[in-house]
Amino acid sequence: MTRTPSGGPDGTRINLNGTCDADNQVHASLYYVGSDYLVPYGTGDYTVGPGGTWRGTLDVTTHGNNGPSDLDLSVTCGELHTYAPFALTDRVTSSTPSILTIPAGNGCGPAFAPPPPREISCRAHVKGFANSVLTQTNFYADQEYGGGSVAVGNVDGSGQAEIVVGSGPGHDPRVWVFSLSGSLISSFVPYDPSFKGGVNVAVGDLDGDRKAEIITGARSGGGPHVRIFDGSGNPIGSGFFAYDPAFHGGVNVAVGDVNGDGKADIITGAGPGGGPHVRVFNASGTPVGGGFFAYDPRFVGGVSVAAATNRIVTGAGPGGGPHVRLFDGAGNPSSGGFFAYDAGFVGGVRVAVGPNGIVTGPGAGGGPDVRAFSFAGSMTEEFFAYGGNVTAGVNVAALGPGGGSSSASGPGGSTTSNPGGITITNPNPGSVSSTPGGSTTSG
Ligand SMILES: [Ca+2]
Ligand SMILES: [Ca+2]
Ligand SMILES: [Ca+2]
Repeated sequence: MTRTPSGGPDGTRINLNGTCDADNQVHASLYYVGSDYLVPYGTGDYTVGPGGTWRGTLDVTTHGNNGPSDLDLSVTCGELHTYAPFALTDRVTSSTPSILTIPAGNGCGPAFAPPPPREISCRAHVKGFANSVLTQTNFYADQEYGGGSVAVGNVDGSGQAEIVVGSGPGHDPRVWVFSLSGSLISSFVPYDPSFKGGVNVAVGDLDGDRKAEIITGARSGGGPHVRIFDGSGNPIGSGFFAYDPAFHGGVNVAVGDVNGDGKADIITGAGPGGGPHVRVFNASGTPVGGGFFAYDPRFVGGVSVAAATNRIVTGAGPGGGPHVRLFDGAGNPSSGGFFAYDAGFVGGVRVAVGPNGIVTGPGAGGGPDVRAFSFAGSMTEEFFAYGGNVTAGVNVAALGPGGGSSSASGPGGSTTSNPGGITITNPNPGSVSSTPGGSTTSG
């Protein structure tokens, strides 16, 4: 088969010529295969003529999706043939992202055409968006399925911020550090390699040396063990348990100077199975106050957390409405909060805080609908980060202007994630011994 041209922008017409057994019909398609979705960029059916010749055209239609640089061309003539990729030339080539996303877990349905349909798993596809448009930040943290968690901050203190990704459920526990363009800088194993529940990550400068540390929390199935690492993955101390070590719902983490003393704090939220218990720790792991319940203490969906100076933002975990709330560092609510999605959606909501407000990702069961809000709760941005078959939920992070510094008191260095979609069925799952009166009802 021949085809011309071999590349071009949206709208390009590709001319195809080939031969095929006259008993067959020819089907040609141009598509993009991400690990998490498959999008047709042009399809056509062609009748085989005398001598087995056929010809046809395909018009490139990008649907405004400027992500991929190469599109796969396949032609079915009795059997499937694939050809050299078509080079798409009008993709976005620069710009610093302000919102980062990653599928939260493995929740991708079957892909659609071209035949044969295949199951496509949700791998750890990291995307960066600026003003709702996909930027050059568009890479896979790992080629295994499972999604993950994402945070951003300047872990080496120089140049741009780095992207930190925690592995998703099913993967051995791992943290990867990437440049904004997706180049792998380093990786390390924060927990026992046999633990496969996933790793939550947050990034922020705990000691004021202008290099952000990486804070990890075990996801569901692990104890609420919070650990601290430098940007190269060297552990700083042995970490601490944010809740009762026997609680295996995991722990969500965020970093920010929530009490305004100039030093960053670690904020934790209990994972699913626990009550919506938020706690604050200093860099040494010493509790700052007793913490507070962001929602009804009887709610056992867990709580997603994010932080900025003098501010803690929470998102209700699965089982409740997608209720976002705002608190000061002592746990006093600053407003009633708002619902980031339809109040009837029970998949939960994950939150991040950027310089201009709150970023939300839906929990499992929702489409990959990412939104940004002012702190007052007015929606300022909305986009679908992935194809509609990504239903595992989306974890989000936010990056400050310029993509550079992340300081102890500055925004943009904190994030969170929520191990949505996983329900712990422990008879008394929410027992939180570290806080008087903190036990929750059984699930
Ligand atoms: Ca850097
Ligand atoms: Ca530091
Ligand atoms: Ca502080």
